Amino acid sequence: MRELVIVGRPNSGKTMFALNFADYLGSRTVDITAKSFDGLMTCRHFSIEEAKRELCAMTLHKTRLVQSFVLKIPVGKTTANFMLTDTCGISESIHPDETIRRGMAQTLKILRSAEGILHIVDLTAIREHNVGTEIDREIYSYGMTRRNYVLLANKIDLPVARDSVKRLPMLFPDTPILTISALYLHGFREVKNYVRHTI
Ligand SMILES: Nc1nc2c(ncn2[C@@H]2O[C@H](COP(=O)(O)OP(=O)(O)O)[C@@H](O)[C@H]2O)c(=O)[nH]1
Ligand SMILES: [Mg+2]
Repeated sequence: MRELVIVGRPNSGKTMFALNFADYLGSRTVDITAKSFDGLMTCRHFSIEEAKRELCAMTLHKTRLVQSFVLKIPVGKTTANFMLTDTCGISESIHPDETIRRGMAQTLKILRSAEGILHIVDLTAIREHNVGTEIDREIYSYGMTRRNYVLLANKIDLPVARDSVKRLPMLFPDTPILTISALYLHGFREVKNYVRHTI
């Protein structure tokens, strides 16, 4: 089964996107398998709403482990299964908390092995003179070396995002950019089309 990995800086909306995309594709529940850095696997069954309440947060680094679930997507007259993997956010600095450092290392490993990369950029984190985009530019550079890489520009529902979105083609010139709101499921049709062609 093909695996698509969601990466981005902490708080960019990776977990919100993963769960609302599952909802958009018609899943009412998800079986989330979490894998710790030492290989321990745990599985939990959630309704989408429960998972959002428990796993999405304003606090940074709510997701410390790699968490995957299987989704179905219509392809022609049949459906295809794929695995969507949500990861621990990665940032420029070396984090003081060891669990988070290990989570980031785990993210980098999965980035290499997954068939497709969905890179979520938080439009509200891009500041004047493109400050706040360093780690995103690193992820982008890596993504450019890979076949299936797309940038999802998130939080377009917020007014401050409008300016940042105009600057994206200059910052990330060689990738397809899909503008989304993970919270309100905007732009999900385009993401679905992209995923369908990738898996
Ligand atoms: N306004 C707005 N908020 C969002 C959006 N996506 C995520 N958020 C919020 O951003 C915060 C971080 O989201 P989360 O999915 O936990 O980020 P993660 O660390 O990348 O997994 C939460 O408070 C979400 O409600 C969006 O599209 N619009
Ligand atoms: Mg998360």
